[in-house]
Amino acid sequence: MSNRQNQTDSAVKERVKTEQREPSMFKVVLLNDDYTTMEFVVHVLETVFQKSPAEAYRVMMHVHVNGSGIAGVYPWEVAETKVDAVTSMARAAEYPLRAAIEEA
Ligand code: TYC
Repeated sequence: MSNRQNQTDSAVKERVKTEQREPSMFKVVLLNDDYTTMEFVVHVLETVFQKSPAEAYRVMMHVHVNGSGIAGVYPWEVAETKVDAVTSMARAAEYPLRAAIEEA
């Protein structure tokens, strides 16, 4: 294959790869603390993360026992909005509940 042909092939391949790349996803992780009530965390999981009552309870208990746990996986801007929602609900209720973003 000529050098010129080779360059053309790579240029095309690179462009196709970029177009087909999946959008990166980010985990929103809830962190345990000693003061936020279990009931409040379940409420946050139901309202911010659209969990069923049973799933919200399961995730909350996972965080309580293990120190942290995944509330959901989202594109960057959605993940940021969820963390902001958790932070402002926690602040309003005067709980130290925190959420963090990790690359999925
Ligand atoms: N550890 C808290 C308690 O015993 C409950 C809790 C669970 C707090 C999950 C935060 O992300 C959390 N009241």
